[in-house]
Amino acid sequence: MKNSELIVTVQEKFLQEFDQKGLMVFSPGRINLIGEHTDYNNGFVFPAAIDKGIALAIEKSEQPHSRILSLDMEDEMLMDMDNFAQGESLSWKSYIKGVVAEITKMGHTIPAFNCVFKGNIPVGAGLSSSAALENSLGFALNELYDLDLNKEQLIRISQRAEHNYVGVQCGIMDQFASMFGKKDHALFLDCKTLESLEVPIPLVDYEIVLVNSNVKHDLAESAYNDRFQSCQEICVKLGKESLREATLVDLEQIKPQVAYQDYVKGLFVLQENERVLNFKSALENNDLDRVGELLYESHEGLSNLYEVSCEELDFLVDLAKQKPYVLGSRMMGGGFGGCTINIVRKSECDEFEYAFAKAFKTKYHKDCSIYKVALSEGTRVIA
Ligand code: GAF
Repeated sequence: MKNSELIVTVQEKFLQEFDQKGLMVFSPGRINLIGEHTDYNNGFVFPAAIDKGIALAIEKSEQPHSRILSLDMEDEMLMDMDNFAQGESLSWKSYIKGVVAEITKMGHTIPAFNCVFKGNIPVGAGLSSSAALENSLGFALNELYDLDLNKEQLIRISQRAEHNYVGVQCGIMDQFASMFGKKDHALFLDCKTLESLEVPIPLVDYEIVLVNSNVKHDLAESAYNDRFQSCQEICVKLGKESLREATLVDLEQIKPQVAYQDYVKGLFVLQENERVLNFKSALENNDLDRVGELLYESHEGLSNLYEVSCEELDFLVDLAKQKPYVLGSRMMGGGFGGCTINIVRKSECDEFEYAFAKAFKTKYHKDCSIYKVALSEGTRVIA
């Protein structure tokens, strides 16, 4: 569904349910060019907001409860504004409760509201539909109730909602990209300081194309938290606040004292941080071959050292290596399924689509999904 249709659908449903027009907010999903699993290690990342996201309509309510409708889930929730206890199972409701609870913890009172939302980000594809949902709600509540929270506070609220209500120890990349995205730019972000640079992405003859394996492994969240834990343990051994402060020499010194599996996780993070810096230089020098190589190297590390890839993603990246019209490819996001990101020569995008769809189907007897993405603005009010 196009963004314009999405927005109209949400507006109309809100009008139909609540007899008034709601304040409309759009919050995008994100891609990440390079810098995976570095954000929660205070490292560097290179994400961008995309032209798919969540449209959310909201207004104040006179009722004692908030009423929130998810059009995608065909589900709704009545929320008691004094009780944000986690329900028995995780669902879209955890993100909503989490955001409201985290704002409340900061000393703000959120009176009841009515809300309708719907998205066009493929769920489970690693394109951060969850960050878009968190950001859209936080941003909308801030507008609605004049809370005077800045965007940096809003993304921290989204992140804490994820930690405390969803149970994923995520970094700040997804929320940052979804909030601060800029059209035709990617964001070179230092996750330690939150300083960022909007970098134009002049790929000229190339397109960014995602291939969604449509795979999502059940244990993805717990495996993600395990990686977070491994990195924490190395930091304790190193006596450092984060892996950002560590060097390869430091890591070699503690190698005998840590499990080999933890050591290689640390090694990956240090190498990936370096790759992000090299990627930025390669872009600045218009060295597209190096840009492509770095993507392949990132995938290699994610698959072999960090162990967050899966068979289908490795297959897609191996296939890309055989195609001269693909500059580079790697798995993207947390891993264990989701998408690969590919930089593909424009003139051969049709050929790419045909070849990848066919090869994937032949190998796995199921379809992958292929989409081009445009780099877009971050979270915003829609007039
Ligand atoms: C997920 C997380 F939410 C991000 O914070 C980041 O760690 C990413 O995985 C891996 O780079 O999207």
